[in-house]
Amino acid sequence: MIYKNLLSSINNRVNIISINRPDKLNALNIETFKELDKAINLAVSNSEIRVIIITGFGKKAFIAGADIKEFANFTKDKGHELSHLGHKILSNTIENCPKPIIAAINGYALGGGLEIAMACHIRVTSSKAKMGLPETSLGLIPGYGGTQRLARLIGKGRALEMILSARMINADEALNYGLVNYKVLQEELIPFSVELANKIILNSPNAIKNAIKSVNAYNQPDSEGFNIEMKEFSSCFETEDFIKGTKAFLNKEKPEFN
Ligand code: DAK
Repeated sequence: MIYKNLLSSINNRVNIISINRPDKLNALNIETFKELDKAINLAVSNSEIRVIIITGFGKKAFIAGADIKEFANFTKDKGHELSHLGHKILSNTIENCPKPIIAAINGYALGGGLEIAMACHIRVTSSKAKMGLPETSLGLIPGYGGTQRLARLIGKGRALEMILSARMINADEALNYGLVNYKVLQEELIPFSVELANKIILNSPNAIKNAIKSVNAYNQPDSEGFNIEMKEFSSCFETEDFIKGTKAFLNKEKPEFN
């Protein structure tokens, strides 16, 4: 399968999918997002594949967020519609994927990029990576489940601090917070992730599928949180702060919120 914005390779039962928009720091436009959805669904239906690794092409970015240029003009309705689509892809395709998905975080994992990494089953980071949910600096809040998944992974206090300050954390902090499972040198990121995949491959695919489903059942009481997030997220669009925040980024300026 040929993709416009992804690279996909299969080697010894491991499918490595790389987001490939390096000149935009692998920012996730809708086309790329839909391709990612398609690539993962294809991996699920391919019996040759047992584990999926998602990474970013190049050394600088995993995914530097959703494509700000694309979403800067969205209305509330469009924001709501796409938030639903995004939630569906992150929950159904990634988090509840019957095959394990490892995020190999090779650089910036910001906004929607970190949200994708958090929906994956396991996260390995390069020591050079930086992670954050900077949406509030754009007059927005995380819209792909980030408010719920971050709090679940690192606790409410740290999640609130990261989201409210829009601060990026480095790989050591991410490891210390429990946001990632492992931190390795950049050049070891893919070999280490493949080694981890190979350990998983030794185990029963059926048991793995059932284990993922069971561990994810722990999320169920929080589904109302996702609904609240979708509502609050879409209400940010068209606001003065959102227009100011996205415009400032696109003009390479710092926004001044009142
Ligand atoms: N979107 C679009 N372009 C981006 C981008 C992004 N998120 N991140 C980087 N780029 C582009 C830059 O504009 C620049 O393009 P050119 O000017 O060269 O054409 C190129 O990538 C290189 O970036 P920089 O020149 O800025 O590189 P630096 O090394 O100086 O800085 C940086 C790296 C990662 C600190 C910086 O690029 C940065 O702050 N990037 C933006 C990070 C960010 O705020 N990401 C968005 C978070 S908000 C939605 C659901 C979810 C979301 C939105 C909508 N719906 C359901 C509707 C999610 C929102 C987010 O993810």
